[in-house]
Amino acid sequence: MTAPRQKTDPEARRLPRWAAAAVGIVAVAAALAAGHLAAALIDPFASPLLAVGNTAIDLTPHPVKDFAIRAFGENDKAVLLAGMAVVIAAAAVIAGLLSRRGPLPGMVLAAALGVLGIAAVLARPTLGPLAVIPPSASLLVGVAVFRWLHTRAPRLTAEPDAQVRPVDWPVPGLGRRRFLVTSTAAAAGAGAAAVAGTVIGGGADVAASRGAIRLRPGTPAPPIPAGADFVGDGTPAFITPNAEFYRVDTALSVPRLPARDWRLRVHGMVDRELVLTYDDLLSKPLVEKTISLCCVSNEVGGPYISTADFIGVSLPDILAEAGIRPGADQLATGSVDGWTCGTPVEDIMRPGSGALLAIGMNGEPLPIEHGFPVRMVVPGLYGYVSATKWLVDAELTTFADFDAYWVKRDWARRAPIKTMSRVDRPRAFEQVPAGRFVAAGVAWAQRRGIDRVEVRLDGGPWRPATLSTEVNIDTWRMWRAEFDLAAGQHTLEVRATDRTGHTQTSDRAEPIPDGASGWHTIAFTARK
Ligand SMILES: Nc1nc2c(c(=O)[nH]1)N[C@H]1C(S)=C(S)[C@@H](COP(=O)(O)O)O[C@H]1N2
Ligand SMILES: [Mo]
Repeated sequence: MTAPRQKTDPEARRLPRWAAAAVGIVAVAAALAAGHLAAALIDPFASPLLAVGNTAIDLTPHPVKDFAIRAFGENDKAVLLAGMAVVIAAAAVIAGLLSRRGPLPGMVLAAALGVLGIAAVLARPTLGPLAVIPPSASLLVGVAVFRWLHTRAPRLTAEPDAQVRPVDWPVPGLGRRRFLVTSTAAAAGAGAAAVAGTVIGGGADVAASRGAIRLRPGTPAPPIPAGADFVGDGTPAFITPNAEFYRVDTALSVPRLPARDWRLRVHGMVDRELVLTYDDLLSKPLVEKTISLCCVSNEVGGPYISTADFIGVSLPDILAEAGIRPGADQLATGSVDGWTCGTPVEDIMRPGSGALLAIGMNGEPLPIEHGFPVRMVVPGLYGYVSATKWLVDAELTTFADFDAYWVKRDWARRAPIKTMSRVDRPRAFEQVPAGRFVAAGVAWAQRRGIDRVEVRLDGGPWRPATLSTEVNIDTWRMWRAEFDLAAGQHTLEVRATDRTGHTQTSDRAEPIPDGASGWHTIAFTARK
């Protein structure tokens, strides 16, 4: 047996695995927190975490994005953030473990993560040059904290022939307990920086801005008549409460823009450019309209349709004030987070189009997730071609010259809402009592209005359903139908006919490129 050899350079001794992993995790946490805090002072959207996440959303192939929207609904962003946290934590642990002998591999990996953050920020279309500061801060802090914690981590004695065991002394650097204290303090500092960043980043400010606004439309919407829905039979309530209104957007963090900072630039093929403030909108006539909004990515029978009383200013009036030049057939709009939308000018300018720059929803200022301070609403068109939230830019242009966000991703340039109907009761594969049964659901054909809804049981003859009281042609309409059910398995189909006389096609189509079609069909069982 040879005597255990003592390494002469104690710095070269390896870190225990747990300490190496901790160095990596704390350094990366400190880096992200520093970037988040710097972003709060410069531009909240320059936070490296958000920039990487938003770039990931933009790069995600749309079948995956559609799947995420379907599978996780409104939690799709939370799932993405959690996934990113797991990947980043794994990278941090790997950086630590590769650096058990010396800090260089980890410092290189931390720097590489920083460069990724810088690239992500540079790739965001709406961020200015100052936006590279937050990810650069992340890079520097990440590398520095990694190096600093690494020198303070406890070491193992290196004994090639003997069992490796941790020692606290006489190696340089602090002992195990002091390392725990140091790294915990560094992690707490990172947490404090992250919280400070979130607070300074405007969260509190925008809530106060929204809370201070009172909206009283000069022309309120007519009250919703009794009999506008069949809630007792299983339909949704006619007006969707704001908290239940469906939400679809690409924003990883909801844009937080106080009303006083809001500006809308109307430009492009116009006679005079306009720059509107929130107060400018408040000084114009405010109208309230009951409108059903729906998403093109809805499957047949899907949930992405809701109805609200929107309060806003006439969009045609504003475009008329700017003066539309001949040949402009598309209104290209943009949000503060860089999403874009293209709307046919003719749909906006048609007399009685009902198109709004909306600032209120169900009596309140727009909820932040639904576009505060200002969004667009154009009845009759799917949301992706009409309903820009956090609206800040409006350019008159042509369809030949500009493709919007989803058009670049293979969705149709023009997308009027298809006549559609849905069964809400019974649910698929539900068991219901045999005998008298009331089925119910909704139908919609915004701009045209619903004229007729028919149902059929087990492939038999079509029968008319009873329709709810019509509110207006831009909203959904509820239906109900009574059956006498024999025990056993059944299928129920529904189809709607709009006021142009067009009956919903039975041809099944996927949502892409311009909206799903087909009859919603429910299989269910009646029990004795
Ligand atoms: N800024 C922005 N506006 C947007 C979107 C978006 O991703 N970003 N999505 C659009 C789509 S696809 C739809 S269906 C509607 C949904 O509006 P809601 O979330 O208020 O229901 O918003 C539209 N406006
Ligand atoms: Mo949508």
